[in-house]
Amino acid sequence: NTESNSSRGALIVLEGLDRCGKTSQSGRLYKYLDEQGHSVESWRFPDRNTGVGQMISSYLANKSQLDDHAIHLLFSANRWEKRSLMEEKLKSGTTLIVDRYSYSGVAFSSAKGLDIGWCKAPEIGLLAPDLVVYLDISPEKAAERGGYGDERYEQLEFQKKVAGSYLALRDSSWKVIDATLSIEDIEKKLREVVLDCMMTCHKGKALSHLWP
Ligand code: Z5A
Repeated sequence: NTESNSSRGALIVLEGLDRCGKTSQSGRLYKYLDEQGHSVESWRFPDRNTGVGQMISSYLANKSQLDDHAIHLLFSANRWEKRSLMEEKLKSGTTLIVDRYSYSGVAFSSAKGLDIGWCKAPEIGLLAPDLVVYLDISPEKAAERGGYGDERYEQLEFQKKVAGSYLALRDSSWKVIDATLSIEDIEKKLREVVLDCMMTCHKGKALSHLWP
């Protein structure tokens, strides 16, 4: 399930509830690492630019309806269509900062009542992150931030269920950062854990696959 590769990039994943600050922090982290001379890219899932991503986007905007299982598989397919490029980038030494990944897939679908084992199955074989950072905020506090838009999952009651699903998914390897701190304080904490992880990968930590 593993292979060794020296001086590769790190796969960094940011997770959390809607409005927890992932987009803001991804942008700042990208800018910082880029300015430090690291090879780095900022990614996000869903990637709405692919054909599958456009189906997902239309579903999230309530412009189309899909069975809960079907949309779950589309989110997963959207990661699979980027898998080989992801591996290529990491092996060539580029660090990827990824806003949402398989954990979002499992957390959001299991919050709808789908079986967690079923939700995890299509993710098996995707690359495992070297670091998962969870930006921790209560659903109530998140809802106060700039208000929710019109997208399908942007509702307090549903976000409460998602928070519960994330709690069930978290393991001790996740770095949890209080997302109610100032943007600057979060940024500082994030940099520390990310630089530490990048160093480990650079020293030859092997790439591995979900679910470890
Ligand atoms: N989904 C799924 O079901 N299955 C899957 O497999 C995947 C996703 C991958 C689309 O995601 C939906 O797809 C998402 C999960 C589901 N649904 N929900 N909910 P998306 O990526 O398009 O949307 P999002 O991830 O929820 O992004 P977002 O709303 O843009 O939130 P964010 O990126 O976490 O936060 P932000 O834009 O950086 O900040 C939000 C606001 O808070 C903004 O006004 C900031 O200025 C403010 N902010 C940020 N940080 C702070 C701090 N520290 N203090 C105060 N205010 C702050």
